[in-house]
Amino acid sequence: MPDTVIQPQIPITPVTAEVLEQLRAIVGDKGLLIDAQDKEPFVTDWRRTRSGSADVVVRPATVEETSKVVKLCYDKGIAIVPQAGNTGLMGGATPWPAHRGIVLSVGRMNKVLSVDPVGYSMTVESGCILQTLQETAAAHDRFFPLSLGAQGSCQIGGNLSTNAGGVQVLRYGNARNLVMGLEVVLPNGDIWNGMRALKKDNTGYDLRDLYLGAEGTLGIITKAILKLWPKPKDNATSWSAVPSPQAAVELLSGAYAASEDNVTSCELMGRQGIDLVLHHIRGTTDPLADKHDWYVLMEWSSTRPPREGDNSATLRDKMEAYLGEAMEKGLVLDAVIAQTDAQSKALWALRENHTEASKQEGPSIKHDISVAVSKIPPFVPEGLAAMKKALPGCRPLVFGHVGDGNLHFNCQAPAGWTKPQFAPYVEPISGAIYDLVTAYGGSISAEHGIGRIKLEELAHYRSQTELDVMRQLKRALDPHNIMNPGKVIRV
Ligand code: FAD
Ligand code: 2HG
Ligand code: ZN
Repeated sequence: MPDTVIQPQIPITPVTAEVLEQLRAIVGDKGLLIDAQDKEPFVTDWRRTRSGSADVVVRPATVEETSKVVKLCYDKGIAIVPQAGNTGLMGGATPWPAHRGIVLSVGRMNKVLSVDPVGYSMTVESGCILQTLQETAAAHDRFFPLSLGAQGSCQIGGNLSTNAGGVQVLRYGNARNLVMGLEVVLPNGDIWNGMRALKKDNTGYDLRDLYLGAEGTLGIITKAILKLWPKPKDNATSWSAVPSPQAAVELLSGAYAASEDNVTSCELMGRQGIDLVLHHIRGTTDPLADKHDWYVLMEWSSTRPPREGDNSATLRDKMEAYLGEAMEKGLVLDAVIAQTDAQSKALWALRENHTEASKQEGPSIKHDISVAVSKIPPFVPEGLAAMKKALPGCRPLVFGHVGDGNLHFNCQAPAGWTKPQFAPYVEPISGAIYDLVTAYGGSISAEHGIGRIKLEELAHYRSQTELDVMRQLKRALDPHNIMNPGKVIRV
């Protein structure tokens, strides 16, 4: 959608020919992108709704190079936009149009430095692709649980900087919960070495937590020590049609005990989203014969392998029994349980392709909201009514991590509408949803962050005290305001 946010004041010192040569001396030709065509993918966001400019894209290969680049920018007052996989949905990695400085891409720092299966940890550079890290852990019979639709291209530095959520938060927590140590290049170029593989460390303020979720406004994450878990050995995936969000919440509530506390994911989807996925994404099929208003995708997993000759049931058996009972109670209208990995993947494809299908369909507004799980049932109909009141012809697109109380309460423009046609409705629709979320004591950004898109919203929906503390922190740690300026908070 077009920017409804007024561009904040940011430093606009250009990269002069002299500075360019100094950058070249640090990172070499390989580490510089100067042509407009080469820079384009780095100055445009994933949704292709926001773009900006940068004099140069700099791609250091080591932390030492990163430190030297940042020191140079600090001395010259040149602004830096840190970037990893550029899949963020809030425009945090996209420079503002007025930006003249650099985009600093961490993508060349992409080595797994070590895996410690005994200590259940892995030391990695921040440009590692998330899926590579999942695969690396699996190759060592371990499990790295962060999992989201963009995992084939997002990078761990971006995941940690957004404190990403995804589909397994219910069991393992969000990105913040998956980290032991960090290495960060500070806005003055100094390197903070917090690479401590410690589960317990109460030595003063927690600097690590400060950088997790800071969206690149306080420094550049260059390395991390990640926690690992035992690899699940038994899985079950089900797709259930449910009569309402209330039924979805009740289904999940009972599943914790029925699965012996093995629920890993619980995702809710409305029919509109399924129709979009089936229409736009090749190879997807509807698993059930009839259409229903709401669906729940549930995954159970356990590290206990199913044993031959053992009378104890597998997770799939337990899930079947549980869904049978749920059907008798009217919580489930129809359901399938995946019998193979391929069937499980096909069910997950229906869920994970919502964002791509929505992009292909046309303009939409994203509302990444959360409320208490027990408040989901009243919130959904009220939210849908508020959306329809603001624009009767809009197409609500509601899906997400119901087990975390986090729904993507999105709004697709009426069929065939252009961005300019839809633009006047963005503020009234979002305002109505965010006011409702606030009345419910919820969050206006559960997992995607603030970036540049929600700057106004943060200022509007957080207290003056909270905003003052954030501003003081930013000013103290980045006195020249060069680190991702104009993102998250106006200073
Ligand atoms: P980028 O987009 O490059 O950057 C994101 C932010 O972090 C920016 O502010 C940037 O400046 C900053 N940053 C990047 N690297 C660094 C670094 N090394 N040091 C400091 N700051 C840095 N998000 C979820 O939470 N849950 C989901 O389920 C989910 N699903 C998605 C599905 C799809 C199809 C898509 C396109 C996106 C999805 N996202 C989801 C959003 C996005 O993938 C996440 O926010 C992801 O964590 C961003 O990682 P990235 O590497 O692309 O970061
Ligand atoms: C997801 O859960 C992502 O799939 C993206 O967080 C949500 O497109 C969206 O709004
Ligand atoms: Zn999500």
